[in-house]
Amino acid sequence: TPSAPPAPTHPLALATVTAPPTSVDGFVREFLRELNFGQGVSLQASTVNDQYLALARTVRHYLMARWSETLRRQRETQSKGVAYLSAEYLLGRQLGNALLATDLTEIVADGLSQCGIELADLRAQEVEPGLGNGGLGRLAACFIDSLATMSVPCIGYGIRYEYGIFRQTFVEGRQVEQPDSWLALGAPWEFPHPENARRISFGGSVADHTDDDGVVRRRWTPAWDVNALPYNYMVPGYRNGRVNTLRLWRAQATDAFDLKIFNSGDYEEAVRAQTFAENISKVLYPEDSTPQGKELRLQQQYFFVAASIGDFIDQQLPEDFDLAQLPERIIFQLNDTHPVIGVPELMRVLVDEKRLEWGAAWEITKKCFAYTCHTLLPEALEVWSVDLLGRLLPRHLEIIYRINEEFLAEVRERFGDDELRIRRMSIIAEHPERSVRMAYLATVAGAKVNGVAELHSQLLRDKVLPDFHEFYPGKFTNVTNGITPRRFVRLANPSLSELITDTIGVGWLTDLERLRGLEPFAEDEEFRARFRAVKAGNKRRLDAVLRERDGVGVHDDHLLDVMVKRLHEYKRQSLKLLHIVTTYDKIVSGEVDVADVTPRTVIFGAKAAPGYKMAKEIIHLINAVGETVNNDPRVQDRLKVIFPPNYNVTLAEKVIPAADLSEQISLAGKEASGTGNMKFALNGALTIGTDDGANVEIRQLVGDDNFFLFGMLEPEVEDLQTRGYVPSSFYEADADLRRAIDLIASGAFSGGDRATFEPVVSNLLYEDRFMVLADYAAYIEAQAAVDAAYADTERWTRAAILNVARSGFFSSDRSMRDYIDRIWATPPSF
Ligand code: GPW
Repeated sequence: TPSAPPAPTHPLALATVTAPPTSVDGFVREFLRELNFGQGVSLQASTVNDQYLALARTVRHYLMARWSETLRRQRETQSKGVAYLSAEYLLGRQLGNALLATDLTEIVADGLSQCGIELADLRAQEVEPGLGNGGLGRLAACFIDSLATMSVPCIGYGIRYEYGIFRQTFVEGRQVEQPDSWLALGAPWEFPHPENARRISFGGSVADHTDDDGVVRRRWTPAWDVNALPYNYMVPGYRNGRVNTLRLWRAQATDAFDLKIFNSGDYEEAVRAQTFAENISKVLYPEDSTPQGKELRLQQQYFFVAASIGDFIDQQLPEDFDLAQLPERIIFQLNDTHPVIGVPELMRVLVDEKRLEWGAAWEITKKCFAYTCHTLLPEALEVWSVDLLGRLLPRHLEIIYRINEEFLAEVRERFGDDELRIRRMSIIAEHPERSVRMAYLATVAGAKVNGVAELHSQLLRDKVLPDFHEFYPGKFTNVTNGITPRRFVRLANPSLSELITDTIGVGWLTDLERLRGLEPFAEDEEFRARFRAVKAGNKRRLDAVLRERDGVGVHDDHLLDVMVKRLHEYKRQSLKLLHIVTTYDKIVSGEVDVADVTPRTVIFGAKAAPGYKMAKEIIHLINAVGETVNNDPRVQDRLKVIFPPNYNVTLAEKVIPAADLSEQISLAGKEASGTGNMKFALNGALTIGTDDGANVEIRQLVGDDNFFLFGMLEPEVEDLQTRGYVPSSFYEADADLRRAIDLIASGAFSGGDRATFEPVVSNLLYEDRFMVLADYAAYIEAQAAVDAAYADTERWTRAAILNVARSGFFSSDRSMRDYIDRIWATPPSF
């Protein structure tokens, strides 16, 4: 046995890390040291990227003391925490947030300027980690920010994709995807720990085996494995001395893997095997809400979940920990079904590795997971074919079968041999192919199941999982989504933040309901003028950003009308487009005098999944309409359509604070929550929206007078569906709608070619799954109400202020409080 290392005696060896600077000089010294010794360049010879990397490393040093203190306390107290399991984290840029959390922005800006450097230029150099598709991934990022800020112990677990969400470009108006090499210029925020790699196995077979204790157990003999390397990221709380951890896993070939082949002398094959293993964390699947059932995706899911659960049990718990106490120590929160394979994995670890009885293991497992559902669309509910799952994870399939058998036995006990019910509730679907319904598995195993907005949770209970609600009353709950005000108000909208602090004092950023204090100021003319000045300033800032980025600008005297979100038919970008085409048609036909048209700039931002044909056609059509409208002299610049490519968190932070009008126009009952809707309201945009997702709650809070509601309600949608929806009847009955669609069909936006947009036109006329035509008339009418309201500047400003004042509920801090109260029961640790 090796002798113990000598204990440190040098006084400096006992201190952990450097304290944050208290002076500009202190910062400059640290920054130059990083530049000189970290980057190996002099200030004079350094590039902007050198400077950015040096600054990022300097700032992260200042978080280090808090991080090790957080870890030390957690080890000491062993208080209950959250392990957030998510395949996506859409973090956005890190530098600004780290400076905000440490309150170093001013010192750093001063120090840099004394070095002849603008902080803004270095911030602009950062490439955002786009490790998510849209709302679901951004929600995870907001949640871990809030948990750190509220001092709740949390580890975020996920995948360190080498390529994040693709970079979108347009070629002749059509989307073209480019790989997102976000790591190419350096990754200053991550801490790799290859020494803590974990081995993750796949494939092979299962057989009975008599163990050394004489008990026969199932034994899995895998066919291949990979290493999971952890990369740690700091998650700083806002000025509270806490730094939580986000741990993302990277796949790497195991020695054993290539050695076997290497020994056989096939060097080429060995290298190929390496590549194969590393594919697992190579790229983020770019489908949002439409899983493709690809084997590599299941590999990714198991890879990160197995690594995370193993890491938690082996690395985060004391050695003598009694696993029966696991539910008192951790809750694994499942961000949609992507990590649900963690349920059989925990069972496998407890039963096969830790040798617990099945029943005891199941009692533990049932208390350790909770499941959040983020959709209602049937095509978004993940299923894995038994064939694929059994090939990749044979032991897990067995475990799932047993969980299902015991669950169905309970159902039978309660309801008798109601075979229809049994078939409906089985975790295993038989048609069209034998497969595992991951949402059902999560519901059976989860201590709680939640939807993400009131309406969504209600529909989830009553329409998607009614049998389960009947069987497990009390399991279902709601937690309405939220957004972090640190990033989406304070960082994105500094001038509004300053106005708020000037008016109601500090404290609102961590207690967002205090924004209520702004309500009386809606009646204050001087305050309204200042509020308008903030909006105008944000429009000018956006104008500058877009000019530099894409060479197009926004007029600051236009109503800025914004629809930014993933391109999906249910979100109905095509409805927004029909409004634009109708306005254009009325101008060019002379039906309205162009001088009477409210000047508007419409901004779209949207990525389409690369394989989603119709979504890509709609992108093409938006660009084509923009091209025509923007260049038609008859429009006299009173209607502009701009579509900056590659909408991401960085662009959101510029666009949202400038917006006047927020488009939230999904078909009622289809958008689980939406979170962009909350960001706009908190930045003083008014919403035009359907009664869907969290729009419902936004409208209830801000008031009907300050929200443009339109369209069918969810029960009306259901009704029309059952009666039989015939989109063409709406086309026939509405002259404006007919003209808009005919104009598109005529080739007016495609150089006279009628074929180009025929697929979009016939889809609307003959299919229209999301009832765009049925809501068209109501939408046009609501947009007319928008124009009228905007004409009354003081009234509009009043409404915008009330949107800010009454939206404090949508802080993700409140969402976290709700998770703690309704699901987690985790006490704040300090
Ligand atoms: F289909 N959401 C998303 F439910 O961004 F899994 N990606 C997804 O794959 C899914 C949902 C999934 C979104 C919802 O569409 C949106 O309404 C919600 O606000 C957001 O998740 C966060 O809950």
